Amino acid sequence: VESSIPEPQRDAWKKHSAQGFKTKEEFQDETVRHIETSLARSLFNCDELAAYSGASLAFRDRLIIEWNKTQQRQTFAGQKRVYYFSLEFLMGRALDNAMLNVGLKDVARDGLSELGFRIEDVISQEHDAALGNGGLGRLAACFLDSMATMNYPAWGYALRYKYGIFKQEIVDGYQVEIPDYWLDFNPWEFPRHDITVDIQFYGSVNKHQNEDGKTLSVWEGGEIVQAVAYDAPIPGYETSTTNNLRLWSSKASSGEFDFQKFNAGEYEGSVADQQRAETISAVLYPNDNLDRGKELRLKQQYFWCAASLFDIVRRFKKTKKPWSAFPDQVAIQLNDTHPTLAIVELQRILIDLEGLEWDDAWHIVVNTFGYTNHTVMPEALEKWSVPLLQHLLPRHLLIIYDINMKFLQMVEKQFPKDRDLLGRVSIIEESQPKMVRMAFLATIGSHKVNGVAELHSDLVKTTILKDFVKIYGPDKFTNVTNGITPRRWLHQANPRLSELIASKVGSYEFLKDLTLLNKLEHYVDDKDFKKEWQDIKYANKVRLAQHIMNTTGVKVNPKALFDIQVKRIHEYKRQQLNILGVIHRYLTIKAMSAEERKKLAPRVSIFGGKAAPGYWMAKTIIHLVCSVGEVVNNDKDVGDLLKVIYIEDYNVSKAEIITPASDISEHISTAGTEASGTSNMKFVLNGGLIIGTCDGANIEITREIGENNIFLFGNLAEDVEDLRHAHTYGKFQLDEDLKKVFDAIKGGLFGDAGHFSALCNSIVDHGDYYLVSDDFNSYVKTHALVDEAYKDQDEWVSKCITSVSRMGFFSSDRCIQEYADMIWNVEPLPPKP
Ligand code: C3B
Repeated sequence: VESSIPEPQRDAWKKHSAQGFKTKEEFQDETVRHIETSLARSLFNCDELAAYSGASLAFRDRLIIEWNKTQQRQTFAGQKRVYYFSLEFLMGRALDNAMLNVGLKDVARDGLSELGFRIEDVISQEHDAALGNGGLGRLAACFLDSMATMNYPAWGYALRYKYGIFKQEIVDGYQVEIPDYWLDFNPWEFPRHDITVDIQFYGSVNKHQNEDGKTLSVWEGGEIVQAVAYDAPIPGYETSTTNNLRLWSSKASSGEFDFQKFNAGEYEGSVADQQRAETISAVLYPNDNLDRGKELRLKQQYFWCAASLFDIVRRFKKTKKPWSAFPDQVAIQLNDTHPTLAIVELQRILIDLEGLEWDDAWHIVVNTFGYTNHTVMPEALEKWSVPLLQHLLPRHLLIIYDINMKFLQMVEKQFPKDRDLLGRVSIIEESQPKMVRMAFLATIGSHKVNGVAELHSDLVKTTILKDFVKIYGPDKFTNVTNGITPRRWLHQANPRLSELIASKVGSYEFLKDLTLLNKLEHYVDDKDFKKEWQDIKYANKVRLAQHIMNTTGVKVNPKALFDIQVKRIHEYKRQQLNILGVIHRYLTIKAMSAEERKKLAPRVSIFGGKAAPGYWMAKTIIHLVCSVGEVVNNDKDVGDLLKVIYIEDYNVSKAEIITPASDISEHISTAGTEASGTSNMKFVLNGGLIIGTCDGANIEITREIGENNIFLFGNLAEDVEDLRHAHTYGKFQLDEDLKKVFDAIKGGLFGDAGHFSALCNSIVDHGDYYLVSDDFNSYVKTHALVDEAYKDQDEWVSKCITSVSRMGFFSSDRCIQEYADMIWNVEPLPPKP
């Protein structure tokens, strides 16, 4: 390996190599130095933000030193690396995580305290890195944490959006979106102005002959946009392995920036070109589980895939290995279909630029990629119009046609005369305009396809990819049930519970092997332990109650049962079922005698989550929740028996406060719609029980923790089709209780009924696609069981402890192990002791 420093000078260099702090004094030295020099502040103008910035720069230095060593080690070792391609990484805050992962949070706490700062206040200065919408983006972030912790040589590749997911404000009961400009000061990223890639768009494809007389397709003309790399270090827990998340930012290419125009006095025109280039990485599309087919989104996808592949290919070429070795060096995982163009781009590089034969190239491509499907809902499956692709990426469209032709020929051979089959599996949908079905392309171009929970993976195989199972056989399709990182979602979010667990199971080793939680089961009947457990839950509820007070002005009783549903707002997730249930509860309380009311367990119903800005029905649901809260929270008659709260701007750092404070949380999607869910795992791991449908990972959670420890209700996935059919043919009777709820809404109890008519009609008159009315009765009855169970606190706490002790399976470390063994075929590379 080349080194720029000549041998004789290396000792001098090494003598001055940065070490990174270890002690409290060194931490303070570094922090103060950064505040005074990097930030140009002083003793007299250092606020909490400056303290955060200084401490972060001190930690960043440490991480970067380990990052450098890790990258060197991985390059020298020359073994296979994993590249996780995801348009979203919902990282949240970095400082707390860095402190815990490198094991220096106590050092930092003492050090900051002596300098006059409380560590919690310093940590909370950080702006969340919110480059994601919801579950898919947060999963990618958990995977990065696990890959680093388990010492896998792994990189994430994504876009450096200038604006992450919007900030949500609730104004007069309506969602308002505020742009999330998060880059003002971000100490966690390193610009790499030396690492750039030129990305081509538009233009045309022309045939040329090379010296050997071979006809080549050459993509010419169009415009060039430059991708600039920004790197963020990803520290593992209790290991020096520090992996890389590389984010691409777009700018006008220096070659392209139109100096002609500039010189001709068209200054404004040339600036406009520049801005147009920067638009590509400007903003994260705020849709969760919805495909909109916008040109700029396609540009984002190609820009990111092309830059990342160029980077990977450049790295591979340095090894001087033959192309056939590419899949032994590189595993690329596609997080949903968003990066599917990477398949086409790699094929293009190999055949057009590197001169490989089609079949050799395709073999390399298929062995390189794996595809993870995250949804079977039709409105979320990506399709791109052929005319749009033709315009933006003409060469790629031709390659897609060739991939399709060869695939269909193969199918034709295997199933002669089945014309229907050919039409069904064709990558090209014969619609007006024609569309490219990205899930099919991703399936054909990958060696493994996986779903994210058992039920979901089965649905993938029996619905959207059924024909492909017939064609490829079942082995190409597999399941990797999702998981979460216990470092952030237990240790960081709930330090007291983590400490209590450690004191019982003997050490913090469970944070690296979550199955060790099973040792807790011995303490299910231990009085002192249970008391401590309850105290911690109570303290977490007090903390959330404080947050609610500060942000909404509503006082909630921390002794009440906290019932929480926080996630993106979506009809399939059925926040409408929850709020209709709350209204039913309110009407029931109003109709009760004082005596009856005394027997009731007080409740706080807490909602949170963002609606996509263009998703009108989801916004209506938010409005209904807020309107119900207005009425219920101000009804003196009801008092503490019921409160309804909307927590504004739900995000990762709020989830860290909310999750540990739950008694019961809601995971109530229409069966067969929620691929997995991951917050269900977070809540149970934090000692909360859940109410849920037989959907996604709820089913496997039940298998692990036992049916006695979960409140399941509602229809099964296998019955959904028939139930929908019954609605369509008017064979459905509305539940009496639900009818009363609708009457209350229509009667104006929660303000102008007109605001809610479309929402009510979607359930009553328009087919009730999400089967709210079918599940309502069973939902309400199950909530009554929750009320009963909560009264027996002793038994309740036992259920919580038992559940936590059985959650080992849901660590994202287990997921990564499965991906590594079944799909990537990569080995860890631990640091030398
Ligand atoms: C989500 C699914 O909706 C969740 O059930 C699942 O747990 C996560 O992915 C992670 O697998 N998802 C999402 O957030 N965005 C999409 N476009 C598709 C699925």
